[in-house]
Amino acid sequence: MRIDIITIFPKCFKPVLDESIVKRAQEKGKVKIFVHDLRDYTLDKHRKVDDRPFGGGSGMVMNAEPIFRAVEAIKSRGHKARVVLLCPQGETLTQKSAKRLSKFKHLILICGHYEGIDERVRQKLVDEETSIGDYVLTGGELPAMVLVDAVVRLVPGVLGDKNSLNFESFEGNLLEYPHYTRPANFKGMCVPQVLLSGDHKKIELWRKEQALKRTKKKRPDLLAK
Ligand code: 9D3
Repeated sequence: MRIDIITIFPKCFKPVLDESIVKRAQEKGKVKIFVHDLRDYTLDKHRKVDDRPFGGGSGMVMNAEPIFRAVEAIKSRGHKARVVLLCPQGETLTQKSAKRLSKFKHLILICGHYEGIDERVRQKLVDEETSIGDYVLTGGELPAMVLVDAVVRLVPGVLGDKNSLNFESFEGNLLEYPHYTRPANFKGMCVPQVLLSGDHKKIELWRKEQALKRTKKKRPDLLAK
């Protein structure tokens, strides 16, 4: 998989992409991620990427031209990329949509900013719009990182098999059961006896019960689904 990210803050992606699973996925050659500075695709000497809105009003609007030039430059090297605009009015990212996105060979992510983006970008360039939830951020950069993290771990071969397939069917329906590690007694708080019993059937049953109980209490909406 290849992911191209178009942003006015290219530097802030480095520390995120160069850590942990996303880093390992790149080293293993499972995914290639390129970050593009939108200003590199401007034509004026001030490298302007936004302007005042037609019709008046406060705030600035991102120009169509640099974004078109960036997407066209990226597309010209390959073909059939899925173009995703990170913006508040998109559909909320879910495990299901992350899974769907992980099946594309090539994603181009555009990070929105300011009051908005020239509508002609949506009209002509964007295949889908994604938000990460109903709260106001200052731009699409953090959402793009969230999307990359959620999608990359689903690309085949990125996670160990143990971590992935068995548990994915679980994911999204039930919360996790309680976890414990050594010591068995920490400040007088003891690990449930069943986990020390060595009876794997009983342990599995206990974990399922606990997961169900927790989900009922904390996220009844998940059970309703
Ligand atoms: C103050 C401007 N707002 C008027 C209703 C609209 C607005 C535009 C741009 C609000 C936030 C932003 C910047 N946010 C994003 O680009 C963004 C975002 C978000 O804010 N929340 C959740 N997901 C996303 S994806 C992109």
